[in-house]
Amino acid sequence: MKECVFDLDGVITDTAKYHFAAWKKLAADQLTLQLPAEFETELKGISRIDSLIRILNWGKIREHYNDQQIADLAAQKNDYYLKEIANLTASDILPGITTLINQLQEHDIQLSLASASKNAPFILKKLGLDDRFDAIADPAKVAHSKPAPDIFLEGAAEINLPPAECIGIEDAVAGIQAIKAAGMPAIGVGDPHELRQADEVVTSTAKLSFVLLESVWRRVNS
Ligand code: G16
Ligand code: MG
Repeated sequence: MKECVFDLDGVITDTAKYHFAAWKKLAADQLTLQLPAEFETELKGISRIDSLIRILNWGKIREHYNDQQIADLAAQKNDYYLKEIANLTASDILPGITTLINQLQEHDIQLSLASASKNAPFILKKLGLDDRFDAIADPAKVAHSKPAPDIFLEGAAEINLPPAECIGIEDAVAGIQAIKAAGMPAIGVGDPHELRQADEVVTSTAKLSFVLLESVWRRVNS
């Protein structure tokens, strides 16, 4: 194992609640839709535009919006989201993540980020983690979003390492599928049944460690 590829939302920090608050406001104010709570989980790891299209389809109003209107709505959601995350600090890093990063770097493991979020560099900076990562895969550069493997393959390619030398960490089903499709062992953070396609699932980021990642990587590659 030479590289660990991290998802952002749900693994490094919990931005899902802020995404959901922004989508809820957009839906209520501009679409006169009341989004049910299930959307918080359903939109995890899903790109901004794909999330909006899911919401419009759910509200059965997709055909009322052209591409330009969809782009404008997505930009409006991002304005709401940026307000929500304005006060993010290092105290918003999920438990165990800073320790894990320290352990991985002590073992010369490269770190990369494979987030669907175009705000990822800004968020890492707010968390004080931007200088800890060797690469941030740019979601604007990849053709297909999760569950396609593209963003995880990009995370490996940016460090010039083959996927077989990497391990991925994700909290979303689509993300686990993306890691596996990239040919990497997958660690899930969350519900073991929901994330059963992962090679190992921990119920909290506090349970992640270099020793666990290394043993899963060896087991999958043996
Ligand atoms: C995150 C969130 C998604 C969000 C996506 C795009 O994914 O889980 O809900 O829609 O990023 O974010 P943005 O609108 O900031 O570009 P990930 O891959 O970090 O879990
Ligand atoms: Mg996530």
